[in-house]
Amino acid sequence: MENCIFCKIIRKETKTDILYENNNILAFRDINPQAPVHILLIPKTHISTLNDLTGEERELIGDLILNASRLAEQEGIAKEGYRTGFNCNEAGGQTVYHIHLHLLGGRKLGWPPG
Ligand code: DGP
Repeated sequence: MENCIFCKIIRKETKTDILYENNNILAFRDINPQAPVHILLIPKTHISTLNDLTGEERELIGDLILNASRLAEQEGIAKEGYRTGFNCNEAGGQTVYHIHLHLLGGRKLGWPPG
């Protein structure tokens, strides 16, 4: 996707702090962190929202979640706890239309989110 900011990150067209990469996914720090640790994990294929999943992406979604837990361990927040989540569309708080899993931690997170 030509103008998608996350596709640009995947193509290495922008300077980004990449923490993990494999053939299918990429993880990097959020530009506007909402917690001491705020990492985004994205698929390398452009999928706009969770509503666009077809059922073919089970392994891909598993890869995102598994690596979120690994990064939580790496960042030292696994034991104290953390939150992961996908926002979907406007009411869900989605602003970048390329699916991404948020990994947040390093502080006590409120519930429910605002
Ligand atoms: P959401 O609101 O769920 O769509 O989250 C989008 C997140 O993406 C938001 O927390 C800020 C982050 N973000 C937007 N543009 C960039 C960027 O260019 N670089 C990085 N690292 N993060 C970005």
